[in-house]
Amino acid sequence: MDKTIVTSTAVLLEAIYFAATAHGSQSRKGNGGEPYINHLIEVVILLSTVGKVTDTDTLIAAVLHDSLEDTSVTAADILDKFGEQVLLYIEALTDDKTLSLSERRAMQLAHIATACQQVKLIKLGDHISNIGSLPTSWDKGRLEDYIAWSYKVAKACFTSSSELAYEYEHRYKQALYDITLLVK
Ligand SMILES: [Mn+2]
Repeated sequence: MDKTIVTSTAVLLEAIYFAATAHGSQSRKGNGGEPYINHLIEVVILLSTVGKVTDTDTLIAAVLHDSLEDTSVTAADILDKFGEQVLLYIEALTDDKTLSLSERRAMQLAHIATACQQVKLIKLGDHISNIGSLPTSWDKGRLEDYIAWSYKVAKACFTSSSELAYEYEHRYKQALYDITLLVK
């Protein structure tokens, strides 16, 4: 096998192991509370198989996209292990947790409009994964609110990949249908 493929696979596995350790016992709010690492692996699979992304730094940043926001991992850790480019992508995908939810959502929308294509690819993969695994504990109103905001963010990323955009639209329609079946 091509040595480059072996090397990029090894570093990607290293990133997955790093993220799995950092996220520890965190679980998802949807999909039966599956381990959080499944979300990160799903985003990488979406980027790779649907989006045909082959750039290693983009795929590594996809694995680590929630690590600054949701774990004790620092920017210095990422810089040291995975380099500056990966860190820059992750920083562009990290919310300021000192802000309120509505402020964070507004900031995400503002930032994504001017983000680079790689950041848009990861953000779109993130939203495809999230809209396909909505929290079962949320009521209809909260779900409708999230889905409407998610669509705005995803739409701003559609130019990065028509294949991922199509996959998002598919899951978005499914999510809208699913909530019509909810009583409250
Ligand atoms: Mn995420």
